[in-house]
Amino acid sequence: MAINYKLRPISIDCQDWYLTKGATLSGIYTIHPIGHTAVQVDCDMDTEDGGWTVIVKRSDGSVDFARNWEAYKNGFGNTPTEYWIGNQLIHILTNYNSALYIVITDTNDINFYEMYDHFSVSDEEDGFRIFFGNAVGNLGNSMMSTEEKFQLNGSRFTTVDMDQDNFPDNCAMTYGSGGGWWYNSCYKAQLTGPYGTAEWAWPWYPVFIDGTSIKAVKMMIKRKVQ
Ligand SMILES: [Ca+2]
Repeated sequence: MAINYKLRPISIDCQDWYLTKGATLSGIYTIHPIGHTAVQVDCDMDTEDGGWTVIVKRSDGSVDFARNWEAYKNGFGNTPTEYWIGNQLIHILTNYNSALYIVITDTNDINFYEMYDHFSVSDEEDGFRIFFGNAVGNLGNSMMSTEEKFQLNGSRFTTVDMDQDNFPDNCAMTYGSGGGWWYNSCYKAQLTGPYGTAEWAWPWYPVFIDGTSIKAVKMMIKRKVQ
């Protein structure tokens, strides 16, 4: 039986807030994902018809993204400033057919984006593997490089204490400056390097070759409705 979301006094995600509760202002909302505790998230109600649940947000370097497996699994940071929502929750939210929108703002306040018509992350037992659909945007599809070793589609998640990549060493330690990510061997796009520094290597090659030209990063998802 289909769930009648209009009868629910709570919202399962930002799309629910936008479509069934009429919330059209971007900002912080509480969501109640099914199978997860309530969580405060940033909702983008302006981009591409709104309804976007922000899963990763960086804009000032206030939060350290060099974290272990448990931190990336459960989430970290602060909703108003910078956060990683958590791989477990990303998995739950992307159980629904979802799109992904990535926007990187450079230090001149120019936005670059890439939108994927499908995005999902598998469960922890499967390694929190990432899957993408087709992409459009002006960032270029660096997540799905034609170079096999940099193709991130289907990659498991790796942190400094959990090596699930295809590189002889640990990509998070060798190239990622401690940031967790869906590494292959290793990557051309990685959004968890040290903010504002040259040590953040290849955030989105070749458009962004290091972290010094990046002001802000956002990854957000939207449940697709018929
Ligand atoms: Ca490895």
